[in-house]
Amino acid sequence: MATSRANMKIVVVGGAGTMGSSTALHLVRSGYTPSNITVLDTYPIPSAQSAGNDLNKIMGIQIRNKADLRLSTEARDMWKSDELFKPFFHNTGRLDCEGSEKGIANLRKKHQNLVDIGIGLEETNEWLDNEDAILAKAPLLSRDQIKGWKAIFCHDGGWLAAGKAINAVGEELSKRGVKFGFGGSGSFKQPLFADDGVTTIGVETVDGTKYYADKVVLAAGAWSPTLVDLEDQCCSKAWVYAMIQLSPEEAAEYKDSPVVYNGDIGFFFEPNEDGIIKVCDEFPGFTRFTQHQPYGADQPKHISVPRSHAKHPTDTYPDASEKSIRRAIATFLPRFTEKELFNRAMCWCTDTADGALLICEHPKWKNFILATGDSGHTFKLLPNIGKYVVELIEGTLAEDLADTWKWRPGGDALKSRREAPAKDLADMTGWNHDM
Ligand code: FSA
Repeated sequence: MATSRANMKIVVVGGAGTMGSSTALHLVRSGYTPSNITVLDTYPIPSAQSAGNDLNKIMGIQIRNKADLRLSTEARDMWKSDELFKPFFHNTGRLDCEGSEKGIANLRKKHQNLVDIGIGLEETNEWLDNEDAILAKAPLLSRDQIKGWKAIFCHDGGWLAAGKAINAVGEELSKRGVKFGFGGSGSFKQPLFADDGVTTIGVETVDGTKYYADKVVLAAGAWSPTLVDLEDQCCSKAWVYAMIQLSPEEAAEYKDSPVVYNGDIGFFFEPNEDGIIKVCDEFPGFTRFTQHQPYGADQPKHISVPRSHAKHPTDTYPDASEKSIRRAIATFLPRFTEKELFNRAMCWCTDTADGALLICEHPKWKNFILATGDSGHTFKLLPNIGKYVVELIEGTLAEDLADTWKWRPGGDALKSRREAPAKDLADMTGWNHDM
């Protein structure tokens, strides 16, 4: 007899990050017995090395493929109505703007696609054809800096108080009685197999603890390809940010500003309750290639291994990032160019070749489920992504989703959908502040 929801034991590796915590939450919401669910992570929830443990992340509707569209619209509804997630959605709107010829052409295409989908997205995604229209939505942008820009204003967009939202999921999980293992007893070492050598029966962590389970979910974000050989389907890359402090008067002025995103320059967010604005540049990410042997590879291979900011708190970002973040501030927030930057940091995501998630059973290891390949746009799916991992576990995942997220080696995850290949941190100066 198949194991029932009430009896099935599940271990979620990387359970203190975005996809892992969402999976644990949806297991609980689907009627799995909380004490049969074990969340493992190197750091307590919200994991200090999860990309999702951040001041804020962008909310928007994603239309790159049908799966993105379906999941991001469903996520929007949950951010708006689910009691657990509602407090963390700041529905300020999102302004996607471009100034270059190519950028504008792509933006037009994107808007046309939104209209063509035929589900009324044109009502919530306004085309802004000139500076006046853009300034009407974001009056604090400087007219001088946005000459010739066009934009889409997405009324469904805004920002998510990301770390706080994962923390709320964590509180819910512990209230419901989910088990946790952190530190050495939360850090993945290897899967455990039955005598047949292919059926997963649990995991061993680096301190030697063995957790036995019917299913193991690996949702370790940018660390996934370093833990298990994913045959180069995921390439982990760092993106950067820095923060500026506004005075209470300045923060009051910028309150309710939409998220402003420009594909050539970067993006910034409304100040948080402490008057802090996070600013990011936009670029193809930084890799950190080294020889490393993930479980399942028969020898060390050349892969990009994240360097945890939690383990290396004095790391900042490359000198080149300081220039591009300053350029973003000069473009979006020119009155603040003299402000001091702080909390300079890198956060790690993992790109797939086509930018779609990797959510599937491992092709050789039965009951070993992968939930990774965020490709830098998965935080917005915190409320619902775990539901689909549960469907995969139960064998009810829709065919089109399973096909989009399947095991698919052979693409170029290093390039992914980026304009240019990622530079390697070994070639960048200024970020490493090891004593
Ligand atoms: O889903 C979104 O629109 C947010 S993308 C945010 C970002 O920083 C990217 O700009 C970057 O290129 C990388 O993918 C990490 O996420």
